Amino acid sequence: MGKKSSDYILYGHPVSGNTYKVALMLSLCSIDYDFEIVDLPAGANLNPEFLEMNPLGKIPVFRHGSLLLRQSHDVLRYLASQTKLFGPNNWDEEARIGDWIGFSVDFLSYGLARLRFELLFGSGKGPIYDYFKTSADRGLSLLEAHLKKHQWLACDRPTIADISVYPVMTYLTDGGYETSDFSGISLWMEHFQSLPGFGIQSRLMPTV
Ligand SMILES: N[C@@H](CCC(=O)N[C@@H](CS)C(=O)NCC(=O)O)C(=O)O
Repeated sequence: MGKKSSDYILYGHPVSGNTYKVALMLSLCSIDYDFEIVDLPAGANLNPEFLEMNPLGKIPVFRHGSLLLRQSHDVLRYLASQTKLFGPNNWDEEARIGDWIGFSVDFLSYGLARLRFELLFGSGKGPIYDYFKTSADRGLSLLEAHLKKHQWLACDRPTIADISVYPVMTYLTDGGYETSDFSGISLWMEHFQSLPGFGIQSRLMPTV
């Protein structure tokens, strides 16, 4: 692992949506970070050195000084609390943000993100794709209905709820959907992309 220049180190992989969530938050908060690639296709997430940081063998892992965080959503919450940006102002907001973070896991990690994985890196269309499509369809329809009525997910401003959901929405086409079928989601994505500090996945997590 190379020389570090920043207090913040993000260990992940350029094609990982969960890593992108953290990279986006850092960028939107104007925080410099070092990006260390964990070679997922080569199984580097299961090397002893990596397992010492995260026994679950999953990316991302985030280091700030002596603090290690092993869950993307913990990093979003941690940085929101450190910077006072994109976080909740009270418990009602906390709960609404939590609902969307739960949505992101329940309907996206086990929905659209799995469809994209099957089409790009897995077995293509087939029983696994069909299994996760039911959940993806349900999640997309919930999200589209919400965004037809609201500009942002949890509050009347962008929060870590939006930062958690946005990365997976960039996989709509790769997951087998047409963006034009989701006008609410598309408009919200445009608003999101105009936030200062926004960057696309390949810019925030370069391969070299
Ligand atoms: N709950 C974790 C999920 C992390 C996760 O699923 N990461 C994937 C890449 S996006 C991974 O490491 N997969 C490798 C494996 O399961 O072996 C988080 O949100 O950070």
